[in-house]
Amino acid sequence: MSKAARKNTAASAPADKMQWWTEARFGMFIHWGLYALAARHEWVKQRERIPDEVYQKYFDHFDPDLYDPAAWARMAKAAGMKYVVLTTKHHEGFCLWDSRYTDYKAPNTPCGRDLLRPFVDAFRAEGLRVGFYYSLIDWHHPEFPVDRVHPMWTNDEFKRAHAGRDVRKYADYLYHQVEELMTDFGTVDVLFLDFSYPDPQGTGKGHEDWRSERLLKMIRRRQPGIIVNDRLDWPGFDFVTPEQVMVRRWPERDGRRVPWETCQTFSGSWGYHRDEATWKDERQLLALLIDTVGKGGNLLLNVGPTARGTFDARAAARLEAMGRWMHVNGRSIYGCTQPPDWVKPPEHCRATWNPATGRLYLHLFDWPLGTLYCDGLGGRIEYAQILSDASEVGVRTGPGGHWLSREQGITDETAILSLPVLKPADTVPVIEIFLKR
Ligand code: FHN
Repeated sequence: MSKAARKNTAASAPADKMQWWTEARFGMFIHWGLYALAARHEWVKQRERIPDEVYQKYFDHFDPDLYDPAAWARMAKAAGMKYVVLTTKHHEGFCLWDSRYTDYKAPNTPCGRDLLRPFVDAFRAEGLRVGFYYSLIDWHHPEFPVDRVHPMWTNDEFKRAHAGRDVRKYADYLYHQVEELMTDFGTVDVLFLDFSYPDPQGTGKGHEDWRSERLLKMIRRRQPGIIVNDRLDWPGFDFVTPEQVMVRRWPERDGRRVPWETCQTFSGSWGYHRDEATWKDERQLLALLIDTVGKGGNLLLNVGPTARGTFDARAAARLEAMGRWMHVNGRSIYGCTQPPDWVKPPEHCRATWNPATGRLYLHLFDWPLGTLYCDGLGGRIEYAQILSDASEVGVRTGPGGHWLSREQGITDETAILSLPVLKPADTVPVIEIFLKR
């Protein structure tokens, strides 16, 4: 297919398929594998150039005896998350499920069992949608050609010894494993394939290596309602995936806004990292969520469970804090999106908007003294309240009073909200504005 013909069709994905995802806005990413034992990033094998025979110690000692996916599901639900995406296989090549195509899988470790099926059952039981992450990259498979992301890339002897690897055989393995995942676990709502890195020098891999067109056809045949990300180096994806960044505006493709989801970590590592200190605090995490929704996107926030199968205290505390906020302020997230262009949020405010209810939400990252000036909202507000306790916020429009004069820039387009002196207890207070319909 020519590049011109390979126009992105993300924007043409049936809107109904995306509806639950668009309304959900907030999901949990989970990175879990042998790297949890190393406890120093999921790329530890590549970063430390660990050969298979040394990395085997993590396989030999993988025994998550405290694994309780029902507890994970309860924590995700309590945090306000509506869907989950779990790494069924990350770059290390280790599979959480009982794959028919490899011995490098959880049932063959001291763990002794399939970890994926109880996971799927537990999260569905809590009413969350279930997605799978599957790594296109595989540092363990004997036919995955050694390239610049492979742990042995700088080992010339290893590269010579494995120069005959056949990527077509690997592509078949990849195809059959993904088909297992699309076939054996019921409805799969999201597929996060990860990642392509084509380059003309031939040190990368892209759609030709993965045989992406064949793979995507099978995926959609097996799971007609599935939502697929954009990392196959092939068109026909359903959403784009800006990662560990905050976009400046709603991403576009071919001049049209496309569905997007940013995936983010609590700290810098996706996999459990015992000694990492860069953990975002509650306010930062809420700002991430609010800013994402205010630009029309979803937030997939990651947890890296320990090798015992638990969410560590740092992750659990942040999930609980976000859950407390979401419990009373979730209306400003679920079903919300970027407000119309005529909405000009006051300084220190980020806005979201629910087009179905016609309600606007102002998230105040600084609590002003008594008055919030909302240019562009004059005459448009029917009622306003602090969302968390539904306490009324007074609203007036236009100039009036000595310091609310035209000299102060107050016009008939200005709505003036009267706020209590004391900031509400919420880490980020929200004002719910009922716009006149
Ligand atoms: O290399 C992976 C990384 O470990 C992690 O899984 C992220 C999550 O989106 N994806 C790749 C980096 O983009």
